[in-house]
Amino acid sequence: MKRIDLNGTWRLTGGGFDCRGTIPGSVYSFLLDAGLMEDPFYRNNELAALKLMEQDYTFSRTFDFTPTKDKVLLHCDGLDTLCTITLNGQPIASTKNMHRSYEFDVTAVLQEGQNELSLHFASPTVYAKQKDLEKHLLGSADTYRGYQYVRKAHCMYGWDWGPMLPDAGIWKDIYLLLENSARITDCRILQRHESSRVFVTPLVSTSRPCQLEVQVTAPGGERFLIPCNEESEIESPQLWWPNGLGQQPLYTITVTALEDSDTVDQTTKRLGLRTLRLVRERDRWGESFCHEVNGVRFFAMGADYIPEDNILSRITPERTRWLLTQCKNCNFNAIRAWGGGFYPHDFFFDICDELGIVVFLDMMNACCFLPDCQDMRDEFAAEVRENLLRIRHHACMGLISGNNEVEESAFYNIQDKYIAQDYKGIFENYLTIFEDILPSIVRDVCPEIGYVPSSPSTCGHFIEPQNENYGDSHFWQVWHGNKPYNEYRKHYFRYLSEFGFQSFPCEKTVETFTLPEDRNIFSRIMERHQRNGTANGRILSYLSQTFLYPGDFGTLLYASQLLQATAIRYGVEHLRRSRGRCMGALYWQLNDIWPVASWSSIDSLGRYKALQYVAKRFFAPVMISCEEVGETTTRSNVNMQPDYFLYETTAALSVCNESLKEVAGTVHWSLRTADSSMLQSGSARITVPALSVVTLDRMDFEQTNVEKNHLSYSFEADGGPVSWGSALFTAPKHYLFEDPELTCEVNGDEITVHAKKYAQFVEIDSPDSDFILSDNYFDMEAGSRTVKVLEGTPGTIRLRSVYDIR
Ligand code: BMA
Repeated sequence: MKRIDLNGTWRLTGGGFDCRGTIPGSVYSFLLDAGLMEDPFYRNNELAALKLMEQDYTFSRTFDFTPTKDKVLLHCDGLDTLCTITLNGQPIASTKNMHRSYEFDVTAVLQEGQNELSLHFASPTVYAKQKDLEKHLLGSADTYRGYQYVRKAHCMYGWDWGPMLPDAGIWKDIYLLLENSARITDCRILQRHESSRVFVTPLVSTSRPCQLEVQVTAPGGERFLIPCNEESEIESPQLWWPNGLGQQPLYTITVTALEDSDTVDQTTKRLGLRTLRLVRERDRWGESFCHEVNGVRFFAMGADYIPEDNILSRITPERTRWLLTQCKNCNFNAIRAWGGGFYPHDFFFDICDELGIVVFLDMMNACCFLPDCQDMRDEFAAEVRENLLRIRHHACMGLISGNNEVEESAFYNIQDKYIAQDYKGIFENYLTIFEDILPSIVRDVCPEIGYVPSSPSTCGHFIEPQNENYGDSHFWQVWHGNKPYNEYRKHYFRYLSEFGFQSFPCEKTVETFTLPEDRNIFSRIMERHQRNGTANGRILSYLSQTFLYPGDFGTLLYASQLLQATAIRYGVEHLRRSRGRCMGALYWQLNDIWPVASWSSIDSLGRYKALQYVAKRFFAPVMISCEEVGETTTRSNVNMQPDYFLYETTAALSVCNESLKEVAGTVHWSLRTADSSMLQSGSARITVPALSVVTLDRMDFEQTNVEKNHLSYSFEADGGPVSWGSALFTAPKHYLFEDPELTCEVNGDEITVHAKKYAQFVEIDSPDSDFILSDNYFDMEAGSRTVKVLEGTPGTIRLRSVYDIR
């Protein structure tokens, strides 16, 4: 097989433009690079960018070719989306699915010398609008209507965190393949684990009979050959583990097709030796839902991932590696790739293999019903099959879900008689696709990977998809349902794959898309960068329950991030304490597609919000947490009749151990005043077995003064603190913080913060530099704390804490 690359410089025409740019690329990437459009992320520019997509565009290029006797295939890895291909003026094909790759025989159309290839993309908005007028289908209200009809990443049409920027273009490689020899058409590598022995079988198919050679390169570099289509034992196998449970050794399998001793085709797959399955077993609460790796059931810790940019060519391996490395550094062992984007690139899975991040992968359909027609079923089935074939060998592949929240949506909509009638065919179509076609593809392509029809789902068939005792759950009563944080504690999900809380990005990020006059959260520009209805008001509502009213815009943004971090921490700590019954906590959402107020913990410019640092602590394998009961958990406002609404001030400390080793250490606690003076203290020696939780007896602080006293706690092992925190018995707004007079000094790659009094959520930030620290947004008693600079160089340092929210 000879490959002739057709990436590189192409011409774009359409919408009155005529410019050159680079493929893989798109209308927006070409126009931006040529300086012909404004940055669509800045202020209101999205509107003009959206308008551009009402036009059709053509990408074209010429290339020289010398015909041979070979068959020539035009191979397109990704065309986004409504595309008509012409070669030398002759129509080759029309495509309509960005999630598939295509190959066309162009032998007869190629000519000697110069050839002209042109790809015409029809407007994605005109098409969607027209289909929507024919029949409007239920779907997300935050998107461009009719998006269900186009097999294009749903979120390109807008989402409740994303702009409407339905770009078009050649988003993956394009090339010619000269087929003059045998070709590897399929390569599947089976693993069989038998006590500590591992056997692999490479199953290879080729386009015509040829000689095949399979070479294994072990993680240490040793190479050996194994036979094809036969089982071989791997000597001294090194097992692959998720982050936090062990190493990620990878074996490289290279399959070479030979004809007359010449290499004619080759494919390489990296393999992690492990078993990884989804365990669903009846138990006293309902049914378990948990990943099991090499026989070990582990608690999944991580977040939901969405596309990293609206301009797809800006999503590079380096950028994705950086993001996923933050996940690893913050103790994630799992990630869910959400179904409203695109099937992630190969490099995404490669990096997850290397970092030990288990992937829960949705197929690409979110919050909407697919039209009931054979053509759509065929497109969806074809893309699922192709993508599962592409990724099935990855060690990180933990679970496949048919879609995001479509079953749940059907469950609620079916209650409406009119909709139930009108959508009968659509609901049946849903069952055909997700409970018939997709399971049969999974059985055929990758039966070893767990499959659920939807996330969330109980057992399919629209039966209570939200039942928290079965399957995975999405819980939105905190945030969308306006319930207070402690609502999380009332639930014991089996695996919570979505729960979230919004915040604003930091001031530096807000400055990249606003003018000074926009910097008020209710300005038009800030509202255009807030896609979840009236959510800015919701942030204020939670703020009113938690902090004093912030005096300026920057402090409001900071306070919003603390609200978010507090909410998600409340949820995760509770779920980890419920280990065994609950076996997963993936919060919504890891990243952003553009600069916006959203549920993300890392903003679109790669800046950590408070939540990302707090996640590093609440996902730490060994983690202490406190279940406090106080004013905020037992009464809802300060004006309730005092003698009737007496509330307790108690606390129970737990240490969770998500590692494979038992930990022995000491829990220390102290009841302190705002100036850090100690009122009461105690300690307890404990041993926490591997993969378990130890909870100490609840302590009663006998109605301690909630405005003046707080609890500090830590878990120490091997001579040092492993995990620590503090808890209030009232809302921070009602705690009488004293000025901690924060100061700091920078010594090489260390920053030491000094506090004179107790401080909550100490933020180390800089208006003129970006950096990532080993810890940030932490609570501290009077004294000093040193953190390390992990990335970047600190410039001017600014410190603040909850005391400054006033
Ligand atoms: C979920 C997701 C997304 C959405 C998020 C926040 O349910 O699946 O579709 O962005 O909630 O509303």
